[in-house]
Amino acid sequence: MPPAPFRPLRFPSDFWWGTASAGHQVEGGNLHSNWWAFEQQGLVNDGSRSGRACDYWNRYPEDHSLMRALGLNSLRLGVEWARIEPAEGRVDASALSHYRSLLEDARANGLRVCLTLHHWVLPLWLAERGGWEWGGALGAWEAHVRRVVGAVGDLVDLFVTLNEPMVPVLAGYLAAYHPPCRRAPLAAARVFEALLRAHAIAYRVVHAERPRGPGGTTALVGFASAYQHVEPYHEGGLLRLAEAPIARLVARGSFGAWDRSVLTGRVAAPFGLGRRIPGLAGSADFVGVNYYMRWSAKLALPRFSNVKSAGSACPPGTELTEMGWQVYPPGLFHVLDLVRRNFGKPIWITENGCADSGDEKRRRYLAAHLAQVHRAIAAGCDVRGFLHWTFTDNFEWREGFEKRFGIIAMDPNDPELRRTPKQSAFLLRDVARANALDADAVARHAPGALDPWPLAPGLRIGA
Ligand code: IFM
Repeated sequence: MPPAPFRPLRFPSDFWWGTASAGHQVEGGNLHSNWWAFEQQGLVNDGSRSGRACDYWNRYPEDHSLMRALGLNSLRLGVEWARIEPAEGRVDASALSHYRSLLEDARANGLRVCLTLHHWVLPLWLAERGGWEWGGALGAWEAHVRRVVGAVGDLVDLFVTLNEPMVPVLAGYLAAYHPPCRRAPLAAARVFEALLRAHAIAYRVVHAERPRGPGGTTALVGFASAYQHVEPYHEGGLLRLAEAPIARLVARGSFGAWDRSVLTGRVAAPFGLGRRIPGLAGSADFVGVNYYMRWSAKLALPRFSNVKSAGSACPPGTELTEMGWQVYPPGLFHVLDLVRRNFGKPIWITENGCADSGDEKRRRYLAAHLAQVHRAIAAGCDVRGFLHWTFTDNFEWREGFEKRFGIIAMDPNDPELRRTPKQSAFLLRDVARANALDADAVARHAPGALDPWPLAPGLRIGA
């Protein structure tokens, strides 16, 4: 018997529907950065380089009008420090004014703006001085943030200070997977603390400058973390009991220590011993949730395949994305609930998406995760928006262009870099236009996607 239809899953009015990206992954030509230098050494797994990426730097008008045509009302993007300050103390005013034009164009297309101030990439000059370990890094960062806020702050609704700060710590200084490719626990702890300080500085600077967003609103400031739903591999028994502490440790190392530090204002274990950081406690007007996967903790030797699934075992029957990440939509519900309990602040889903060279898995993934966002809202989470990772297929860091997260197909080898909407773009369009996920959209774009997972209570008709 086919599953019963369900009533539309409606989202709050004024909900943000959009996509997310990062400068280095889409702009192209981020020449003066540490990632650019890393890529020139041939270290990207598929041998590619970011190169001209999606040429978003020049093609933003086309992308923004396509977003508008798809009914999207918001956009998350980042600025690149290496473009703005390509050499120490030398500010490229034309880069700042280019960002201004780009953001004005986004607004002219009816897109609200979430701006990421730092998404892993450093100016090469700063990386060569020791990156976040260098004593001058925080002063340079403060000046950079002030510049960006001064140049474009009035066009921004939400500032993300740092994207996934644990990735540079874990991938850069423990797993040696991202630059500077070190295995140095003490350096990891120093960088963790420096990033907390950087976040607190950016929070203070943005509020001190008090940029008025369009309509006179004050911008909100927060961070975006990569949250996994971490749980023991086994469903019960002694093994589950034995795995529970591993799961707690993984959750603590991958996002919990960061959250705890921001909540308490002190550098949390295992990265610190409680040193107080001025201005850190409570420095989040909202929390950005980047959610992709479940992580299963098992008593086994860790494997490092790629940073986010390092050591994760996969329970039989679990679907994986092309990144090797477990597909587990209810994990998003649990993560949202955890963030609500810990922070009690508005939440934006600043990333969620799926590497899929076809598009069928992405559509099922998208529909099933949206249903969990709806479920979390029904359970009391103040979720204000959903920003899908990502718009165009783009440069996926060490995985190069091979991994495709976009709702818009783009082949980096196409001289024209043509943008072609995938069916997942039409699913997101239909949801954004209706401000709801309804049975029709699911049947058309992602049949059966919701069936395996719980919905908000009382929603499945006939259940
Ligand atoms: O592409 C990345 C993004 O830069 C940060 N969050 C995860 C995405 C997919 O790996």
